[in-house]
Amino acid sequence: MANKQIAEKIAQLRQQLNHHSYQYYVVDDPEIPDIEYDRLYRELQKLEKDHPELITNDSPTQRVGDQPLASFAQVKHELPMLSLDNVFNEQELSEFYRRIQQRLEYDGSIEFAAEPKLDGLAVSLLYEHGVLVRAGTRGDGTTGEDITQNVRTIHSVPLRLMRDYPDILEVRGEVFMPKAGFEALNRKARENDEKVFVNPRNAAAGSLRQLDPKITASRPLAMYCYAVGKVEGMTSTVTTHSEMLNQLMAWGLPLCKERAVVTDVAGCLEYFNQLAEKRDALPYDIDGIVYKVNNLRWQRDLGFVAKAPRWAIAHKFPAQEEITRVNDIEFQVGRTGALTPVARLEPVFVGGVTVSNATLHNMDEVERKDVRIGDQVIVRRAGDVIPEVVRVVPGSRQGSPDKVKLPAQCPVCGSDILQQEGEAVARCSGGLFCQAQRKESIKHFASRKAMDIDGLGDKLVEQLVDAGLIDHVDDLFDLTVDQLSGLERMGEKSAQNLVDSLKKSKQTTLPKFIYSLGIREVGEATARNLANHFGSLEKLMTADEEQLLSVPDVGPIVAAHIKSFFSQAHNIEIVNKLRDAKVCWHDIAVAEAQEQSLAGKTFVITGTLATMSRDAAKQALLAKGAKVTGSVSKKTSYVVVGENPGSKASKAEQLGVEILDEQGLQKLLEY
Ligand code: I6G
Repeated sequence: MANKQIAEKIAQLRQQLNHHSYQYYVVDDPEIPDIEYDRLYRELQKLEKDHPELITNDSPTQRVGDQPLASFAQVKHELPMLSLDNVFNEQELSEFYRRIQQRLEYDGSIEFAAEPKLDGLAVSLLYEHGVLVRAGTRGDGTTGEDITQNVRTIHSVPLRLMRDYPDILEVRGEVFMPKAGFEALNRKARENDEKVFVNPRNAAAGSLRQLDPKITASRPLAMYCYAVGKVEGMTSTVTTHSEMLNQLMAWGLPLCKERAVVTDVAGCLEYFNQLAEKRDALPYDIDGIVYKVNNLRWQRDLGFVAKAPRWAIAHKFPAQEEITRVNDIEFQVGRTGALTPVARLEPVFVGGVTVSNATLHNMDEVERKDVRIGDQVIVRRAGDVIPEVVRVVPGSRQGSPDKVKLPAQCPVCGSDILQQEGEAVARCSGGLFCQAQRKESIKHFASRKAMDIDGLGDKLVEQLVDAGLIDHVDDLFDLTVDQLSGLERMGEKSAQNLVDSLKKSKQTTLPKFIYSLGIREVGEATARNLANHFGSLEKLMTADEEQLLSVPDVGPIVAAHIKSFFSQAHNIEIVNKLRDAKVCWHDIAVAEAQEQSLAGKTFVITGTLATMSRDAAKQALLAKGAKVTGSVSKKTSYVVVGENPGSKASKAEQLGVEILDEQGLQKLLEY
């Protein structure tokens, strides 16, 4: 190729790669598979290697610099980086609203641009003529640290803007570590006996403050932009904050997909409550909602107070971490006999509820955190997640309390405690002799995703076992209204309701029944795969290891647990008794051809599904021979749309691809 042609080819490849990065990271709608992206990337790398004189700083291959820094230089922000005032409840939010109305001398409705407040680090990016030239931390608001080398490694941050950008653009946002990346990073650290990060925010901060950009590049960071600083060389026509955000996205910058425009205090609260509910399912940590007056002229009129804008406020969720004292440490026995050390705490209000118990997970964690009775600890409660002890408050220990020891015998049934070589979890060896394991297995059996026995909650199971009315799951179906109405706080009507719902629960499905047996490592998705593969309980019960291993998602450990479960006489007896009690389901027809009933069909799943995780849905589709991909094209057979779908749903509509809701998916999976 002549030099001119090579330069053109390089420019074309860069343009293609930038476009596909944008589709992947910003629009969340990839157009090509990763493997094709990698091919284009390698092609560019090769051309640049052969023609180093053509390498430019904004090339997609130039994200990671070679040289570690000796220290961070300082950067002066073009305009100060402000902070936000906070409100913590409806009353304070209403006061903020009233203050704005008074200043504007306006008593009508006010629109706000609302978005989640990510728990990360504020960063400022400077683009000159569309090229990223500098990135800085907030610092004291006027001067921060130059972290350009590190921010360049974040793939969602474009090194070059797209079309019609201003000469100078300073843009602000939050760098954060998605939850999944954080978990993976800590898992690896634990495997290598390295220090783990306390939370995603600390992990993001630690990763950004690396002098060696190669380390930052190995960390799963992301960024969302939320505001502009200095802009030069363009007369803007946008009149609202939300339009300005859309403009940033059109220039190629990543923005939070949850953003919305809301009106009045009521609209703000509705959005706040929606996000609070969704919070645990979001792929990143958030600690509140930010509302900004949407009208940019009003923003200018309102101006600033001290270091915060008058036109914006952060509405914080209740604190998720608090300090309290450990009064005792006990061991709880779970369904599979696993012993969990639990800290009994001085009650503390955290994450919106009073917490008096927090998990310490396992003995490795107790030792790593070195928690002892009497210590002051930080307790974290995130949404519905079980509260956990995060760490001991340094210097808080009084005297020298003993280290916590694993008991040699089960605190419930006295059987030996066994811990397998290399396993963090210790277990009671009592099996169904252990009352704690029996109680937990009954709770599991009754739970919504298993037999879904309405009205049979955890407390009632405890009561029934303690009263000697049931020992095993099959005993549930012999319960009478007379027996039940004799229990404390149980009237005749509630007793009758429970007997009715027990009767109703007998009509179940094969996947739910398999899941309800509580076989170790057999979660909902695996139960569904097993049901789809074998079609009947009898076939599953008699399957050999090789047959089990041919089920998607089943490896040697899961196969061994299944085999072991069905080789124990008491388990077979319970299954038989359940069938005698008329627990029933439709077997699934799995003639060889039907088993692959979705062979040749390609699915895309978008949004949150109510009854299963996206991965479980994917596994179930794979089990039926379907292909599941990440991007919608004309070749896609179905797009499965859950709640809050991404742009894939609209793309499917545009292309005329059939859209399935969750019920539609379930139907397909049944056949
Ligand atoms: O710290 C912040 C987090 C999120 C912000 C912010 C934000 O908007 C979503 N917006 C502004 C204007 C400031 N800090 C100063």
